[in-house]
Amino acid sequence: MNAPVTTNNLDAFWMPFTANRQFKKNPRMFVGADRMHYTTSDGRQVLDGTAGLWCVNAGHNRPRIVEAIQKQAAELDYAPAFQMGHHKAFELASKLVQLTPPGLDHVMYTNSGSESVETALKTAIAYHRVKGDGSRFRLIGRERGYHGVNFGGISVGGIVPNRKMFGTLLTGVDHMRHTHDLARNAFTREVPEHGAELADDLERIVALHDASTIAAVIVEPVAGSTGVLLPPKGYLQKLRSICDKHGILLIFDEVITGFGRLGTPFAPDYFGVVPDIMITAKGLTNGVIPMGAVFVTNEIHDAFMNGPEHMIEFFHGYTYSGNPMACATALATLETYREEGLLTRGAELSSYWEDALHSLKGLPHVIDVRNIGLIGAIELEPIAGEPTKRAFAAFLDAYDKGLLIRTTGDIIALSPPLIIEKEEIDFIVDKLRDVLTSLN
Ligand code: PXG
Ligand code: PLP
Repeated sequence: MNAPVTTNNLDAFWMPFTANRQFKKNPRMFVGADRMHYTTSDGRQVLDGTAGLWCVNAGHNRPRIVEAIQKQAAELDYAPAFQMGHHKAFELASKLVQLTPPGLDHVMYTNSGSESVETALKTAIAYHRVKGDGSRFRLIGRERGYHGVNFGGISVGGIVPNRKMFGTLLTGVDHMRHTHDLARNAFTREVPEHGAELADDLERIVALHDASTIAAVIVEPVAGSTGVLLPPKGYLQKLRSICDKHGILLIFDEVITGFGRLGTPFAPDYFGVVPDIMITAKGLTNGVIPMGAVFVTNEIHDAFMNGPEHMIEFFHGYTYSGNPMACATALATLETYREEGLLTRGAELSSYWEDALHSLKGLPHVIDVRNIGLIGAIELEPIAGEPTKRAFAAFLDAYDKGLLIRTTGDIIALSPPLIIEKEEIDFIVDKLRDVLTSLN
């Protein structure tokens, strides 16, 4: 049956990762946004406790970004991505590789985190092949990992509802265990003490399949979407050294951790561990225009630069790879980050943030509080037999009280714009205290 087409008909849009029927009975609509706040369709201000979906790192309606988009649209709206170029794509790449750890000096553009993941996985497999090591095809992910929603990403990912509906997925994939261990690490501040030994799962997988079949390991340095799981002390170092020992590429999925979220530009700056491939999106353009970027080592890039010069070296790319509007947005975003010191601002605020969040310990149902940089999570005891219900009720109540949070399972995740001020941190925590105190 066709629904009538009217401007306020909510039926046609099948919303992503949304309880569609619940939403459409009582829609939550934004009509504007400025810096730390959204304006709702009923005229209320809602503080953005999640930077959109972990992406609006510089806050909303930033003048440089708005101007850059307006100017670019009138100057060069689109240029073909294949066999043609435009200046901003090269300018952006040069600026980006100055921000990334030394050695990660080449970048491919995409339009999202999910596409960045597919790009990284394909690059890893193809790299071994161009080096004459085509038997390395296996990809190793981790339980509870989130790597977007495309087939490669859900195959290496480890979030059950994101995988179970979709058949056989990619073959040749195996998973390490996740690192979440409340029994040993509850209420830890920043990196937890226990669990580095979980990296030895990679040795077991190598023993099972043989290293000669394994192309790459992909992990989020800090797992975000699954509910903020931090890497135990020494864990990432251990993964790095096992990868090195066996010639396996290490891929960091930094779609959330990239661009200042940890209080450093990227996760290697925080953890001192540098991957072979680094996946980004979200904060690259402040979430304003879709864009992702995948950084690879010189060694990986150079391995492809063989054969006749007129030949395409890598048969991969998107219609919108390096789209001029996206590049202009990213350049203006980087400029905003630089001017305001936002890529390291999280480090200045993180101890205030940490103390504020941990003051919620002891409230009803709170079984863990954890934090790193400007990320926070509050894990709630699920209602018996009704997982996710308690946290979702908190989400709805917080929204009514003027605060946008994210929930996943029974975990509340927080990731405010990096321009947040201390009073706004207080606002978040005060509202959460209200919400948690009155929660069933
Ligand atoms: N990798 C990681 C680590 C991510 O966090 C993706 C890949 C996919 O990016 P795209 O742009 O295709 O969505 C992500 C995205 C949440 C939430 O609330 C997290 C994401 C997306 C939407 C919501 O935790 N992460
Ligand atoms: N499907 C069809 C029929 C196409 O022609 C193309 C691109 O030309 C695609 C999918 C891929 O689109 P994109 O390059 O935007 O990812």
